[in-house]
Amino acid sequence: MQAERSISAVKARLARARAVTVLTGAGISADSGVPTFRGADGLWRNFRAEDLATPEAFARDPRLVWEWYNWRRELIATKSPNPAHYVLADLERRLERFWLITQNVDGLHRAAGSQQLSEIHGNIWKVRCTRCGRVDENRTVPIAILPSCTACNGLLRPHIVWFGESLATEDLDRSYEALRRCEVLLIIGTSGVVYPAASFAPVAKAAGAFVVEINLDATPNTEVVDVSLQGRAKEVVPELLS
Ligand code: BV8
Ligand code: ZN
Repeated sequence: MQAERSISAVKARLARARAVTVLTGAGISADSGVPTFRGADGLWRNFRAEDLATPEAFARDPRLVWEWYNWRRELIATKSPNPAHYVLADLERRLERFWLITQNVDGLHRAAGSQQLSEIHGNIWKVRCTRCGRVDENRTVPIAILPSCTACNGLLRPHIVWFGESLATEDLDRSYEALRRCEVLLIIGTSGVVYPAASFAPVAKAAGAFVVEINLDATPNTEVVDVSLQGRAKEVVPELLS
């Protein structure tokens, strides 16, 4: 009974909202078959993501880090967006003010048609030259394990934000603006432990937004939000927006 009441309360809020912001994490792509970070399927050769997704790891062993990204690219290349991705792309088209902030590098939101989005941790289908800084789209699977820049032959790295690296200023500015100006914030499929994304719920709440979490498990955000709906993103998100 409680869950139904919560879902109908959230549906009512969304139905009359003109400004909605959404924050997503690996959980929204889990229903597409993309391994999450902290789920049992998140490990590769027993390395934790935090061990490999760092500038130190790349400096130490760029071949190992590229082998990991190549494994993820090969995996993600076979995956498609799920209903949760698609209804968010549809919501964007229906609303005056909508912004999507994703921590995911899998590119599935773009593939579902989302355009008003900040990929704050980068995109696995983009590469950046470590010498001249040139950024290119590269969907080669498998990719050469130590790929080189077409402009200066420098070593390429994934165009992704690693632990210890700052996010792009324009992504941060756009995200904080969307958090401070929304009437409803939906937080979907994130464990809420990686910063600065883990600090976004209180920012929106302090600005007066109605904050909703959709997640399989409870998280540090659960204490902060107005409503926490526990369930699968591909089921709960379409139900909220239908
Ligand atoms: C930075 C790209 C300036 C890489 C990623 C303050 C306090 C403490 C530490 C810090 C702090 N400020 C900065 C830090 C350091 C660090 C940090 O936060 N560390 C953590 C681990 C404590 N942050 C940084 O380094 C950031 N940079 O702040 O720069 C600076 C630097 C140094 C010091 C100060 C300031 C950069 C962070 C970005 C790193 N890059 N990704 C790659 O992908 O290869 S982060 C990566 O991990 C993801 O992008 C994502 O952000 C995070 C994983 O989290 P989730 O997406 O939430 O996934 P997870 O598996 O954890 O959870 C999934 C959830 O879904 C679960 O709850 C599960 O229940 C749920 N779920 C599962 N299935 C479903 C589902 N829900 C619904 N439906 C389902 N079907
Ligand atoms: Zn270059």
